[in-house]
Amino acid sequence: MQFGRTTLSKFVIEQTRGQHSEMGALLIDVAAAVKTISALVGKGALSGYSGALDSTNVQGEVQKKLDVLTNEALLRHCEWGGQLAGMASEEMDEPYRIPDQYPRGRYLLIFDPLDGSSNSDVNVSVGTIFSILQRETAGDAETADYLQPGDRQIAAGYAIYGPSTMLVLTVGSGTHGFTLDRESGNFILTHADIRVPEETREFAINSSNERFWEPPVQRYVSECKAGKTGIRGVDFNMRWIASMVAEVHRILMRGGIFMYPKDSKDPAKPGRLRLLYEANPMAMLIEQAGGAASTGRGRILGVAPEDLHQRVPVLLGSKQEVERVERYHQEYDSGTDRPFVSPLFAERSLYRTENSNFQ
Ligand code: AFP
Repeated sequence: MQFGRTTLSKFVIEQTRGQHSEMGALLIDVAAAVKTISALVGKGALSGYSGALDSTNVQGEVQKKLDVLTNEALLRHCEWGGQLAGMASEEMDEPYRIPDQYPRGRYLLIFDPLDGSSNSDVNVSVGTIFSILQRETAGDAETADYLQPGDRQIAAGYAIYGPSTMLVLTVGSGTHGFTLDRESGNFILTHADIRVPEETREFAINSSNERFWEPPVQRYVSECKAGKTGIRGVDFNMRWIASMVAEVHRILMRGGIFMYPKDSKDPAKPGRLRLLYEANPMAMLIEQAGGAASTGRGRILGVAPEDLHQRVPVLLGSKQEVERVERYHQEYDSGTDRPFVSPLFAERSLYRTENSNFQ
């Protein structure tokens, strides 16, 4: 039994006592939704909810039945408590208005209810990502209330539905991990004050997009792949799970760098990941754990959102590697990396490819 161990409820009440005690109650409702989703996802094909719907979300992505069901779980668990001015989600074009029968608060809950959902049908870890902002007063939130830089987040977290279900969160005082004890139904504090190692030899990126990346990313990944034979002088390992929650969790546990950079695959989309409910919460968790989170040209948490579903390039993880990739972007933008991509060496360039659309 887990007698005496710190439960999520105890941790949250202690950490949010005073100014944000109402938010503590909201986090406990989010945890209840996570338990519901964990049970649903854990049934796999037995749930009867595998497969896709014939609907698409605002991203134009085909919605899975589980995308819609997990979205509903978060709405139902969190709408009634009186802490919220509204909710926004990857699965809803517009923000959700709290039903008239419930009181309103000043907090805004923004989430990706099932991140990595394309993995759910092949039994690979998926997750839920959430971010909490606040507005000046309690009441019905407008869309503009959600468009705050990530530095304004009051709390952020994710659930990972893997061999065990974990909830990893920050309320601005470090990043902490809780493991679901299915016997008691409690989340138990198992990873207090997680720290991301500053150095790493492991990178995560979808290499099938290599010809669409900007040269600084091509340069960095090429050096990692060259390993001992190249300027890095050491070999690197690569991972790609195609589930951001699983990648970020691995990085919090053992270090690494995760990259979903800007690419020319679809110029209308500067990267795949969404700012408000993927990049910002993960960036807060990583920075609170001593890591770095960048667009390649600046901190993710400093980006001023213009749209609810805005996308952003994401490079995050071990500080030394993120800073190196940022430096390569600076050298590229200032032209000081040109020996690597000058016309003189174009035919032998390590970084220019026949499909590269970047000058
Ligand atoms: P889905 O939620 O549509 O599966 O997308 C997951 C995700 O947003 C993120 O979790 C992954 O890191 C990334 O997309 C994977 O993208 P690729 O499929 O292009 O590798």
